Amino acid sequence: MAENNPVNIAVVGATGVVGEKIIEILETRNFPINEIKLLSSKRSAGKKVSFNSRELTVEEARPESFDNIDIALFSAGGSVSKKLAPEAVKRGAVVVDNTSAYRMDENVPLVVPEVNENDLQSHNGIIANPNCSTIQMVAALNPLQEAFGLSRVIVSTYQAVSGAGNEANNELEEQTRQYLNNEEMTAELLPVKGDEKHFPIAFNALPQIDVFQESGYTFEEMKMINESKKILHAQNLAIAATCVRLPFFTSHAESVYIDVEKDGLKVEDLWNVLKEADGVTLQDDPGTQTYPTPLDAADKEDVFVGRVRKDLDNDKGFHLWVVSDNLVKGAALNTIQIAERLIQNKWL
Ligand code: NAP
Ligand code: 3JN
Repeated sequence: MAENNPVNIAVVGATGVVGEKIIEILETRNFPINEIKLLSSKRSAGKKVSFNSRELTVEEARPESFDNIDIALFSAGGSVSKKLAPEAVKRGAVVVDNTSAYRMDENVPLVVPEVNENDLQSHNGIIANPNCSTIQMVAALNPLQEAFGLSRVIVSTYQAVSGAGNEANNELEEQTRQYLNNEEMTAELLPVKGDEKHFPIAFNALPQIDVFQESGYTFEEMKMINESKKILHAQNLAIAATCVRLPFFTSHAESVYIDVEKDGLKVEDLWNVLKEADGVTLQDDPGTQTYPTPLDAADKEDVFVGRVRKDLDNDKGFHLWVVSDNLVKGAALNTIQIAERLIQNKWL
């Protein structure tokens, strides 16, 4: 990142899957940090974490934790954000919130920098980071919308277990071990911790991510629908989603069907746009079996797109396969890129 005055930063949820990735990326990107504070619940307070060869002690997050903080990156769940983000703002910090707590609030910009960086200018202290499945989809769709217009999107996701946090990763590991040892699998967490029933995720596919809404869609599906419309500034875009959890640790994959507005397009027209798109890498050559996979995308920054095909029955229909690391671009990296753009543009 270009030279900028270093800032005081707080990471809330620093001991979680997302928080740990935020710390790792802050280190590798040379983010301009003066002081950094790592915050968690009382449970992890006192834990030691290394940062740029220094040993830091995790502290319990409290309202006073945000005194003298310039930017606070929240990933500790919606209820923590609801309680503590206003406290951080009251003390002069700008909050980038990784939860769904404020995403649909009309006074809160919901931002993927490659798509709608300018929305950051209207912030009132809180900026929301979108859901991981939304981020990678809109990164791929925005250039296509700008070039050709979009009228409909139908997406089915294949989501990694790490999206559900540390405990879910442990559950997949344990169930895999149990299954391979011919033991009964114990399922206590997925699909949703607080729900009545739990199903094994190992060697399985669960068509439920987050709780069901009255409409029959899950909350994860509604997040994708509502957040995408807000980020793309496309309230009239028709979007449907089916979100599915699969037994791998990292990267979400999505099969995306789109109807474009322009007539007579060829696959090459979409390739040409995607090749130039910021933050997108095209990996598409059936002749050499070139396409993105979750394992290949893990730990990488970009959103990878492949399998671009024209629908066989609809001249305006196309199919895409979109893959990205759910903890990198889907969460930690996008959060940090938002903070970087705030600093670079002097929009803090
Ligand atoms: P996780 O691995 O379970 O970690 C949760 C973190 O929150 C831990 O650091 C935990 O601290 C902390 N925490 C819990 N209760 C707290 C409290 N009362 N006060 C302060 N800190 C508290 O979960 P995760 O996967 O990292 O996800 C964390 C949150 O990030 C999710 O709830 C979600 O809102 C958001 N998220 C967003 C995306 C996205 O799509 N952009 C993806 C995944 C997650 P302890 O160690 O003390 O328990
Ligand atoms: O399940 C996934 O793959 C992504 C999960 C994201 C998540 C998990 C718990 C709570 C979110 C989110 O970011 O939408 C939330 C939430 O804040 O609602």
